[in-house]
Amino acid sequence: MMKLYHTELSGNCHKVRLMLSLLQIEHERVLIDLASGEHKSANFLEINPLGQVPVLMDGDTLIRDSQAILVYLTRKYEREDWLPLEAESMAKVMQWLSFAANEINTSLFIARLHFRFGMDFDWETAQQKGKQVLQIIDTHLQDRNWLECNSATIADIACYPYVGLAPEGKVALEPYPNILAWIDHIKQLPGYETMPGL
Ligand SMILES: N[C@@H](CCC(=O)N[C@@H](CS)C(=O)NCC(=O)O)C(=O)O
Repeated sequence: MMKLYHTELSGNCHKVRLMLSLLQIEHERVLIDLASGEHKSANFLEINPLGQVPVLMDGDTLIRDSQAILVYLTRKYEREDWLPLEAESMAKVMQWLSFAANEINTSLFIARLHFRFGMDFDWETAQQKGKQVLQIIDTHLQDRNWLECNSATIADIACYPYVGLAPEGKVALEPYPNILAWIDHIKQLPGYETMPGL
């Protein structure tokens, strides 16, 4: 059975928990205690030398990085509805995975680390960039329900947690009505699973 190494309050881990739940994939969850530094222990560094969660273990296969895990799950279970294989559609979904790992991670993610976990970051810059990120998503969603392909894909799952958790970084979502509607659509997906703050 697949094993997910994760921690409860991580949006990156939540992307994977949500995908596993939406695809109804049976799996085991192993909690890693970041507060006590378990992710930097010798045992865990053998699983992920970066000392980060999430990590998915599938037999001898170890995959780190939430975006990579979303790709792995959808290809392994041949869910082309969640990750289309046609060139343009796939590239457009990948654009959002990259956006989640870069633009969202260096803005909304950082603001939340500061306000939710008390970490010392330049929160003003992070919030300012976060608002630009939200505006880009909101504008993109003005004439569609989903980020790409007229249906839910891993693009939505990759971007969703840290956008939904933006208020924990003291970035309000009210100015972005299309994002609020998109969040509602995601919450109505069969098999949807939540986490604290969403
Ligand atoms: N690119 C990775 C980032 C993973 C990541 O930043 N994980 C955080 C929890 S959300 C973590 O393990 N932080 C501990 C650390 O970096 O020391 C992904 O998308 O999964």
